[in-house]
Amino acid sequence: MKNQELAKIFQGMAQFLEMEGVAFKPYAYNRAALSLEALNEDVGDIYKKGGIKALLEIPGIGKAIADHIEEYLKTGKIKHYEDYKKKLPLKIDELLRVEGMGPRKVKMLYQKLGIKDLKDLEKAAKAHKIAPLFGFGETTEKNILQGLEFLKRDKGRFLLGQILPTANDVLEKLKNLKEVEEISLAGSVRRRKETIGDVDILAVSKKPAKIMDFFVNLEGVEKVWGKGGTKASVRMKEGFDIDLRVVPKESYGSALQYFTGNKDHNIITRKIAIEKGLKLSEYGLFRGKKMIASKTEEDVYKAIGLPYIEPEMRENEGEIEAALKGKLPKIIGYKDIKGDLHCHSNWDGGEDSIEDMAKAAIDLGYEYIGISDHTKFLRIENGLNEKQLLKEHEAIGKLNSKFKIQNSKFRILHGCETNILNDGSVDIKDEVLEKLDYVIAGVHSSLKMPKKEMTQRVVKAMENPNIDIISHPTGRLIGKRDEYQLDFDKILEVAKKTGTILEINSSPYRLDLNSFYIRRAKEAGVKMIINTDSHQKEQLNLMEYGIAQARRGWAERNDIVNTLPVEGLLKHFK
Ligand code: DGT
Ligand code: CA
Ligand code: CA
Repeated sequence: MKNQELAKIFQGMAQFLEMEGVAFKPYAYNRAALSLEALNEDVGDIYKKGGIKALLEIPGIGKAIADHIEEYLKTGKIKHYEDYKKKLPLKIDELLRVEGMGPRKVKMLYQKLGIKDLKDLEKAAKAHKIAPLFGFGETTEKNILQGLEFLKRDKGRFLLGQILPTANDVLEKLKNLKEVEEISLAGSVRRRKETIGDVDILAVSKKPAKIMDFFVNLEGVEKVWGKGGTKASVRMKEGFDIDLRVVPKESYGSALQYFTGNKDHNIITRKIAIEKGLKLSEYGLFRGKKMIASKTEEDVYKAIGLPYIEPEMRENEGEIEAALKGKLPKIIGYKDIKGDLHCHSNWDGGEDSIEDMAKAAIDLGYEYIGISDHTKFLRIENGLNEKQLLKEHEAIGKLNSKFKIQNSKFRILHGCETNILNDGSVDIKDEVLEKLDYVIAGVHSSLKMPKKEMTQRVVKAMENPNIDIISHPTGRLIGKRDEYQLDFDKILEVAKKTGTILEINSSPYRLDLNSFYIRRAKEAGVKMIINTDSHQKEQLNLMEYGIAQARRGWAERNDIVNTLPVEGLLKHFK
């Protein structure tokens, strides 16, 4: 298929034309590129069957571009494009990744300073060669250096947990403006991806200028990368960027669908629209020139013959195929969790008392909380020994009677988080484990064992008739530490056989299991539990990150045991 190759060339053409300051044409080339990306049939076949005339039938393809396609199909090249590449031999894509760099700036820097790539750019900026150029100045040079720094650090991505609170805060402030009619997060933040490049926000308003002014002057905005009539981009002091776009009410649904992404999901939805004789873009869903069904996302999906697809599933991981077959799972909801079973108290050096943790859980509307303090092997975490665990058990019993007297159905369950030692045994005697409501076991030491040994170690723990839950099963820390070496198929097989539950740890640093493992666990029929691993009561709020990850892994309510009331939950423990 030559479609993708041609799409890429046309995108490149658009960039070159923009660099030259040509009006309108870049837009036409971009449109052609999008259209080719989404095309099901090979453009080569189309040409073979119907020649130029058939190419002109493709949406977004006019005479000039059709000629280019013909030339490419015949010669493997487009002369116009090759000439541009010779004239401007630079790494445009790379340079455009630097915040604040546009095609015109890229061209100027090449012509005046011979800057071809990021390395050249950094050298020139550091030598203060950019500031004196006409149209650049000190600020732009500083921006470029900052943009370069950002690209280097973590490849410019942030943890969802570092971003979502601020994103929601900005969203709320904008929502309160009377000029804002509708507003939503979009992009990867709305899809709740575990790491985020930048935050996208989409709003509807008849007075976009007011919103733009308000947005770029928000507290916490460190820098304004750009501000236009309906589009602005800022850097927050936390170091990440927010893009805001304002669209008219009638295209809100298609714009939200477009800007939520991801890109691959969009390419397929656009293809499906084309098959139905429609055109889907950020501007609307069109039949010919007539806009149909663009107000809400539901309308847009419905008009192209699909049910609504939850944003967390829009990754082109088979959701569209499932939707077409009517086999989209009904994924777990954010309000479906009835309690949190991985919580630490001040008994193991956590921040809050068991009672305060319980009260916080009640405030969240939970029916139960499980206290699972560390055990003795983890000395730095003040791990409890057998004697202390039994004492804690008594204390929890007393608290539970107190709830009963208050005629509350809330219940504190007592567990612990034992350590899986190198040989697969745990650091607490079975006769004590038996007395608890449930037991969690996790790997906290010797993380670098070879795969076979590590797998055997966890398998042995799962075979222990007292161990109910494996905490953070793969051990990764996002962007910091890789997973342990594990044969995950074997883990699933033994989890299923022994009825061991795998944890989805909600900590934004862990999100472990991740969405891919969650999907495999679900397919294997292995039960999971979403826990926060809270060491203080405020962390109970992290549950939404675990739920988001579960939704990204297509988990349904049935797959997650802490959606059950306490009696049902207890049945899942060995
Ligand atoms: P990020 O920011 O890297 O975490 O990921 P996203 O998904 O938020 O990506 P972003 O901010 O570049 O763009 C937001 C959405 O806009 C993206 O999810 C889909 C849509 N979008 C952006 N560029 C394209 C494109 O070239 N083609 C299509 N079909 N959609 C795009
Ligand atoms: Ca984004
Ligand atoms: Ca963006």
